[in-house]
Amino acid sequence: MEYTVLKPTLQDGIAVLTISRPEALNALNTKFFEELNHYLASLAGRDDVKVLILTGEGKAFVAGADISEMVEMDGPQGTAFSEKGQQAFAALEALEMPVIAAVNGFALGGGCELAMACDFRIASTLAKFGQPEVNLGLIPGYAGTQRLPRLTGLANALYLLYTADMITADEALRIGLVQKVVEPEVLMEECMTIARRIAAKGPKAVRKVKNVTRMGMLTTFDNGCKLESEEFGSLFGNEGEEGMRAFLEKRKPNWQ
Ligand code: CO8
Repeated sequence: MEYTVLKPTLQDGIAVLTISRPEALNALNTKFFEELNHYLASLAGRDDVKVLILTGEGKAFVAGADISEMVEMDGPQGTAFSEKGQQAFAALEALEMPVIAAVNGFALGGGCELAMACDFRIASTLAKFGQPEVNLGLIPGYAGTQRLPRLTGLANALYLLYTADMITADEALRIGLVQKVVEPEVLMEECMTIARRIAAKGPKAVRKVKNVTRMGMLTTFDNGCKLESEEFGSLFGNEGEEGMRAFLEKRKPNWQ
């Protein structure tokens, strides 16, 4: 597929996916979702891709779903558009490799929801976050009502959802929506450094930690613990043995 909205790159095991429709502040349209689905499918089984970084070109990460497309929709079309977006973001969340959102600017509505489907968010001081849907007489449609309270707590989420306030990166950091705030000129460098640090860890362990932690959020504590024990055990005799022997032998592990 020829990409026109997405710009994918891959270097030294770190993939960067840039959303590139700056003239519309990277607003999410049908073409974006077609390309995103294709790109995510292309990552299946790619053990060589250790980490994915998602970012936006220009002054926005993503300023929301494309309002000019949505305005023409009727109810069933709106529901279908919402479901398609939810499925795409669920596929992003379910990628085996860690996913970092490098939030360079506006992350509003569907843009904030996209950032929330990543594993964590590093923001530039220029980033702004918000769920402004009620300004448009809408509600979030890409699982924002579900992910926001899970990340920030119910009251912080409802405050943002009711008021439609646009908050700064520092405020997003305070409520747990963002994990680190850096100057704009070092945003990608910082994300690459974090990605390289993750890429140097036990590759199976990193993927399992993602799966167990995320699955644990969807099930009971006891079921999550059961899964943790199984996956803990699955690393013995292979990657875990190499990591532990390397520690005892005071050398760097040689991950296969
Ligand atoms: N959709 C379509 N076009 C957009 C969007 C958008 N979400 N945001 C910005 N643009 C366009 C503008 O229309 C403008 O285009 P043009 O140059 O042709 O007039 C261009 O991008 C630049 O934008 P501005 O001139 O407005 O730039 P400013 O710097 O003045 O303002 C803002 C930046 C504050 C970000 C402003 O653009 C804005 O408020 N944008 C809309 C933000 C918003 O409301 N986002 C939420 C959208 S709703 C949503 O995301 C719901 C998600 C769930 C959908 C479920 C499926 C049904």
